[in-house]
Amino acid sequence: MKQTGIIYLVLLFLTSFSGRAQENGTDPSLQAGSPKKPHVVTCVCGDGTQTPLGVMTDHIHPKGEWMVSYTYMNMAMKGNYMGDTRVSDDFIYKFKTDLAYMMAPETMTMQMHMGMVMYGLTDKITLMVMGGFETFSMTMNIPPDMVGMPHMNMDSGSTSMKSTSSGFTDTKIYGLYSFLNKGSNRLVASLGLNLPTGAIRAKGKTMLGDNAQMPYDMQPGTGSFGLAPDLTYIHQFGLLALGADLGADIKLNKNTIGYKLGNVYHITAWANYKFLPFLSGSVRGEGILTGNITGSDPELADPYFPTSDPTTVTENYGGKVVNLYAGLNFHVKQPVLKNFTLLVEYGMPVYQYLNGIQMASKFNLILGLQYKI
Ligand SMILES: [Cu+2]
Repeated sequence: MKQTGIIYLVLLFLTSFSGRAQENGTDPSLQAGSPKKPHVVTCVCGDGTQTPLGVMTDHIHPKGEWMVSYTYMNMAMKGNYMGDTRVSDDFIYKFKTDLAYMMAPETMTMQMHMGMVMYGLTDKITLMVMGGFETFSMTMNIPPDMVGMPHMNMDSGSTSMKSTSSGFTDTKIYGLYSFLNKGSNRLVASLGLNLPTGAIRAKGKTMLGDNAQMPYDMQPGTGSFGLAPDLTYIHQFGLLALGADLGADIKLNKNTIGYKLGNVYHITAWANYKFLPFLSGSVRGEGILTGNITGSDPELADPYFPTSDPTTVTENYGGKVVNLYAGLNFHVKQPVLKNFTLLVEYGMPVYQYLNGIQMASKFNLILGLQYKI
């Protein structure tokens, strides 16, 4: 319901401005359907960007230019997968005689508010800093015959339990370098440094108590220093932009609790078409490979835990996901408004192979507002 509301608001915002921009027809070269004048994008400053919101390492800024942005992300998960197969709660309760889980995750949402600042250090090098605040919410089921069991911190008579946690995320500092910006080709290489500023001791409700250490997937931070190299290439064919991005998120050390989250490798490619002077739309495919957790959190290794809650077991982390996104970028070339770009992207998984037993990803909604100074 909440998502529907957000999408409705975005559409309302888009349609309320569309009439005005069309009347003025600011830049004829940007008009859709004018094949005689191939539109060459010379600006690398993110002005009316044709890059989908989910790709953040695609551009640099001219020397001395600032950009700030706010991004809201809502990821939802529902039900469970073992490998690439959906499994039922009953399966999770019974699937191994020596490791029969007493709980089955039902739904989970992750909401993130992220702030980002970019600054053009030189005409070729841009610095970028990002950080945010994350909120997690998860519901779990137990079999009806377990209701009232000792050691189970459930509301009396209930077969489900809801937990929440929240905290600041890690901070990422990027250096972006423009290797190529000639005619219709753009190549940006970047290197991010992950600083472990995020919470890794977020507390919440678990079967062990109301203020207990939350599992790995409910912690906003990684606790590890990390490196995030990235390479983004964009080619412009008139009103059509084609892009690809390849990158990784490498964790360098075990955190102070004693574990290290898996490295993440991602590849994505997109096509964006400017079908109106103020609006472009994109489709994007994305593959993400997440490695296993090394080490473990001793608090989660409590003897009751690994045989009860799948999210406390490190084998139940990592996997492969392929997502498909649709996005809109909205930018009006008018006084005041021209400094802003509004972006939205909505994605769903088309394939997932998840290690062990894990919650299946359902959708991902990203909303962003960028402001250039
Ligand atoms: Cu920027």
